Amino acid sequence: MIEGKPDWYPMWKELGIDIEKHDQLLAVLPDVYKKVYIDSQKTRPKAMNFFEYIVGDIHGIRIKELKEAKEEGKIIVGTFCLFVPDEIIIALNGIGIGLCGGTNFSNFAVEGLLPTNVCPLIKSALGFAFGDICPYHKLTDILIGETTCDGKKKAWEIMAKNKSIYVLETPQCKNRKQAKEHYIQELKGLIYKLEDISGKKIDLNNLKDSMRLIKNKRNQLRRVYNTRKNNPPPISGKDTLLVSQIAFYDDPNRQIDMIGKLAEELEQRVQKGIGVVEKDAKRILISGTPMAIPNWKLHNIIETNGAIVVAEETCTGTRYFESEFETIEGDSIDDLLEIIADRYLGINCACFSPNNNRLEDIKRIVKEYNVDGVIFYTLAFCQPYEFETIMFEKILKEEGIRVLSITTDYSSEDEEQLKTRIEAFLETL
Ligand code: BJ8
Repeated sequence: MIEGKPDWYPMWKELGIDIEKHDQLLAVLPDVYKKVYIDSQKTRPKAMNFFEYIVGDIHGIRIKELKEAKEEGKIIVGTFCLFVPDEIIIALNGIGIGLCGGTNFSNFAVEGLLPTNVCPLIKSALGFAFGDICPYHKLTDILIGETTCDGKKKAWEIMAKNKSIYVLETPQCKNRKQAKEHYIQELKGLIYKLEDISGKKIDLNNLKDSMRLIKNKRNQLRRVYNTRKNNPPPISGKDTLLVSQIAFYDDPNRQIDMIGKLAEELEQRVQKGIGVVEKDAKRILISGTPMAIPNWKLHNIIETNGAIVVAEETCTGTRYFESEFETIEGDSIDDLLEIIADRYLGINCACFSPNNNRLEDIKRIVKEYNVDGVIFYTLAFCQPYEFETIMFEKILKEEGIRVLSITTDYSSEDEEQLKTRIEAFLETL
């Protein structure tokens, strides 16, 4: 964590942050970060310094940048899902910020607003909004929700009491022709809404530019992931997770630069045989629900028990970058929206039925990354992923792939129990 940060209090006060609660929130982060990232890692890539700096000032420098961008006329758009394309937001002079919450600290603010049995990610995201503890949320001009899972769909109705929210209706059965047509219509609705707010018009040039930009960002993440296929991997799972989490809210141009620098260092490490663990350490794939900052619990348990996470089949992992535009050529906005729809509907989220391609993705990743064991990670009360875990676990086991299924939340109460289960699982590999 960084020392000598500027005094951000005037900025936070101006944004309407509850300073007392916010102080409590930020007071927890350095200790957790130190325990997870500093104390237990020795040979971290040097390029991680930048990501450490960014997370160390999580509500500071980036907030200042966003505030300035807003004053210059940009719109800030809060999102909660990969199915809301950054390309469209950026083409319309906007900045997209992923607002999913990864801590139960904010739960105090949603007591009585949400059912008890709601997934921690939804609870956390709403808690940050209603608790006045998230400067990113405060800066948004609009939020974009989606109808992926039941919890989110209903949560947006509650969120609407806090902030203007536009809901993108995402299809549920994506392998039908109508699904793509429907998604494209919904993207047009989103464009219309954002044009109205930003006062800008989408055109071929600005959309192609933003498609190139975001594709480039995904390319850099892909390069980092590719290096993890080596034995030993040149970067830990938790460092990669941090990079991916930051990619949801940092400036895309800077991310291209900094993730690119990290990828370069990792590629050199691979050539020199430098790894973060001993050769032949047990290699784990985590598959399941996304992990928002500061949800580092599972990675930390695995990696402090001698194993290494080599890939995440999650939205803060491979689902973020694997599906890609086949081309960025087109003579009309309709042509480009077709390409965008194909790319986004290539993301295999459990909210779709059926979702067999996710199983194929998992099997492929197991081979590509030379995985010894798969850990299914499901946030409590997330029905789509709970269902798929049960279905996929059986099939993978029949194919001889070692699997452990974990359902958890953001609390640390089950850490000891998880540790015991994971240790026992690692011994079987
Ligand atoms: S594309 S995974 S980001 S929907 S964990 S809120 S599904 S109950 S986050 Fe997701 Fe988009 Fe899919 Fe990715 Fe609901 Fe489950 Fe909670 Fe979830």
